[in-house]
Amino acid sequence: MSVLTHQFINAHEAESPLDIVPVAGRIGAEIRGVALSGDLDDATLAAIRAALVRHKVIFFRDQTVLDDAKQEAFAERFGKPVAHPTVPVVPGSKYLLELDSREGYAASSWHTDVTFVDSYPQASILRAITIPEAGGDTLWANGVTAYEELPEALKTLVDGLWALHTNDYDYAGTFSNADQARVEEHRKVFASTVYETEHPVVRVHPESGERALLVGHFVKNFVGLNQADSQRLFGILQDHITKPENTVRWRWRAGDVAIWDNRSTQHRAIADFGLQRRTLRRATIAGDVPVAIDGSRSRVIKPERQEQTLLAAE
Ligand SMILES: O=C(O)CCC(=O)C(=O)O
Ligand SMILES: [Fe+2]
Repeated sequence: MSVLTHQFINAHEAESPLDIVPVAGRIGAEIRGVALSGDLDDATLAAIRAALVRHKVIFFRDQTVLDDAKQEAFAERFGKPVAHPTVPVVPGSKYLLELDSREGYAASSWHTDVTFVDSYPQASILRAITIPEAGGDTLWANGVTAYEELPEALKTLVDGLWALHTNDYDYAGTFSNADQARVEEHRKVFASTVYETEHPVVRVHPESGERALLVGHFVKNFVGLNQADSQRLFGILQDHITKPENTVRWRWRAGDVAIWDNRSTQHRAIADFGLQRRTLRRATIAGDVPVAIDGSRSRVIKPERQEQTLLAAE
């Protein structure tokens, strides 16, 4: 058995000027008393960034003054927003992706956003617009504690392992509220350009230096393993990452904003809200190319010039 090295990993950092209330034992914190906007001062922004790296996902209640433009202004203040590489933006917005239950879009299988490209987003900023009376919570999982807790034999296995990520994957579990025709529609748009990238299974976080498991539903196979072995190993790793002790669950209210560190977490929606309407809008912030423990970097497989496609989508 291995033991977590951080004893109080999700405790409030006493040095932070923010009012931070940890939510679950290993991941997630609510930040109170901050109004997100494009005009945030440097000190507050730096404290938010630090809280994000530490707690992995941070929540802000009652940000109801945010509309699309103000969400985008905050995203621009936070970093460099990038549109989704294949899904069209919300009309009238520059970068926003909509998750609308009417489109059957409940991302209800575990993933890290956009890992089929090499420099996938460092953070996602999700704003709740319409939330069901009950249901439709979101779960996040901590990839760092998942790695730390692995038995030594599995750590040794994954430390040098790589995985092929693609957007041309099995969509059935992703859009679980949708009928077959809708799923097929989404698959066509989502995989209109097929991306493939090899990432290390253990990513060294560029800011904290922590090691995080990088897996999730865009993984097609592990490099050097056949499909059958890949599937079994995928299941083992995902089970470690997503076990309840590693997760936080957020009960949304309209106007809430969640920001997650997309370099150290996975997330999924819970599609338990039937035909009720659920709408959220997401901005993503450009990230850097993952680095493995041995210092090597993720490798683009398809298309050959990914950066060009990403730039064109901005
Ligand atoms: O709808 C949700 O709860 C999660 C959506 C999601 O995967 C995302 O915004 O990246
Ligand atoms: Fe997502």
